[in-house]
Amino acid sequence: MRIFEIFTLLFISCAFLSQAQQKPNIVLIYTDDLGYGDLSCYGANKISTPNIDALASKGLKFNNAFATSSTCTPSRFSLLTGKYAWRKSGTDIAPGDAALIIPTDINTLPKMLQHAGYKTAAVGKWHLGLGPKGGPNWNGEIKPGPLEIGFDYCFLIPATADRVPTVYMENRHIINLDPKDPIQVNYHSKVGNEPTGEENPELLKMKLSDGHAQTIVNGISRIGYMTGGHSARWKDEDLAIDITNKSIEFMEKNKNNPFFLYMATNDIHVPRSPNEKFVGKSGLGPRGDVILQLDWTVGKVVKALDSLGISDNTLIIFSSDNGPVLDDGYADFANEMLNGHQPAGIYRGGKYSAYDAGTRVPFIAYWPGKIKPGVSQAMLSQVDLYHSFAKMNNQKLAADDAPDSFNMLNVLLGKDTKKGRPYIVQHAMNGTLSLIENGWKYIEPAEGPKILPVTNIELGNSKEPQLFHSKVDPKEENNVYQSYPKVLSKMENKLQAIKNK
Ligand code: NG6
Ligand code: CA
Repeated sequence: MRIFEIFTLLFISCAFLSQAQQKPNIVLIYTDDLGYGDLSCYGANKISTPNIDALASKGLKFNNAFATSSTCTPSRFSLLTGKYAWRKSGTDIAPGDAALIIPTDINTLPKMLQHAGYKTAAVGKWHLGLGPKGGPNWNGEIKPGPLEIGFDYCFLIPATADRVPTVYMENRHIINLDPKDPIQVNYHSKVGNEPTGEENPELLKMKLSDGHAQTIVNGISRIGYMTGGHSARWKDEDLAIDITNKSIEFMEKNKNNPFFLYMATNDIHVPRSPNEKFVGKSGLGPRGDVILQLDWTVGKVVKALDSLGISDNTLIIFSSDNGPVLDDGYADFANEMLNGHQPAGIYRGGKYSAYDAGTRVPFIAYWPGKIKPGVSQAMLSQVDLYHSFAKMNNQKLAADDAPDSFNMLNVLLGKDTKKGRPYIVQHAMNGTLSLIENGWKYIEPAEGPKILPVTNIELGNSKEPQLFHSKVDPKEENNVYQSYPKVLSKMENKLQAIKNK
C-alpha cells in the first residue's frame, strides 16, 4: 500500500470514528398549553399542522405520555430536576418577579448534559424565577438564573408573555436596555404612570376576561405593573420569530459539538398574538393561528438541522407543559371560534385539572435512522427525560439526583412501545395528586372548586375519592370507587408510598 493510500484510509476511519462517537444533539421543543387534540397528527381535523405531523409520521408518536403537572412552573421544574415539583414548596405558577426556584446546589438535567460534554441552551419561556431571594435586579446582573443551573446560554422571556417585565433576557442581562430608562417592576402596587387595563380599557387591543388588568404594553394589559425599559420591550407579534431565530443561531454555533437546546415556545400561551403571517389563517381565531405559528416554528427548526447536515445525529423531542385552555383571561374568541375543534381530544378537563387532559399531552420523538417510525402506547412521563438522557450518555446519577426519574431510554427509542413506566403521577393546580396504574386512574379526595371560573375547566376536585376504570372509561365519566374497594385501597396506598418516598 502506498503512503498516500494509508493516509486516506486513516483519514476515513478517523472521520468515521469521530462521527460514531459524537453524542447525539438533543432539541427539546417544549410548547405551552398545547392540548392532546390540538394537532392533526393527534386527530384534529379543524386545523392542520403539517410540520409537526411530519415529525410524528417519521418519528415515534406517543399516545400515553404525560407532563408531571397541569400548569407550567411545576412541569418545568420536574422536567429539569427529575423530581416531582409537589415535593418542594414554592413551585406553583410563579409570579413574574419570583426568585430562582431551582436550587443551584442540586444536579439538573442540563448540568448532567454539560458534564457529558454538551453545550446547553434555554431559549424561550422560562417561568422558573430569577435572581436571589427578593427577586431579580432587572437593571443589573440577573443571577442566579439558567446559567447557574446548567445552561451555557439563555435567551428568555423571564416569566410568561402575560407577566411583566415584557423584555428579553440574554444570559444575565436584559437586552436593549437604556440605562437612562431603567425598568421597575412591582406585583403589588402601581409603579410609574403608564396606563393599566383596569383604568384604561379603551386602550386595549385585546379585551380582558379575567385578571391581566395591570400595565398595558403593546396594547395588551398584563399581570403585574412595570414602567421604564421602553427600548427593551418585545413585540408580542414577533415572539415566535425571535425565539426561533435565537434557537437556530445556537444550533449553528454548536453544529460541530454535541448540544442540548431546551426550546420553550411561548406558543400557544396567552396573550395569543400571532404574527401577521398567521393572523386569520386557521379560521379558529388567535388560538388556532398560534397553533399554525407553532407548526411554522417546528418546520424552521427541522429545516435548520437539515441544512446544517446534523439531522441524523439529533434527537428532537416535541411536547407540551400542560393541557389546553380556551379562555385563559383574555377575550380572544377561543371559545366562540372553536368550530368543533377538540383541544383535549376525547379527554376530560384541561389545563389546571386533575382529569387526564391536564397532563396528557402530545409527545413525539424524532431521530432519523435511529427511531423507527410508529406509534407508542407505552406510558412515559416528562420527568423521565433526565434519567433517560443520562443513560443515553453513560452518565451515572448520584443517589440524590433525579429521584423521580426513570430510565425510559428504550421507550424513547421505540424499543418498548407497549409498557413503559409502571405508573404515572399527575399533579393538578391546587395540589391534588392522581395515580394511573394497571388500567385504572385514582384521584385523591380534595377540597376546592369543581370548576375554575372563566376557563370553565373541571378541576377534578371532589371530597370523595375518584376511581375510573381507564381501560373502558378513558373519558373518566363513571366514578366506580364504591364498586372496587380493593383497587381503591391499593391505589391509595401506592400513592401514599410514592408521596413518602
Ligand atoms: C393564571 C393566569 C393565566 C396564566 C396562568 C399560568 C389569570 C386570570 N390567569 O393565573 O392567564 O398566565 O396563570 O399559565 O391571571 S402557565 O401555563 O404559565 O402555568
Ligand atoms: Ca403552560
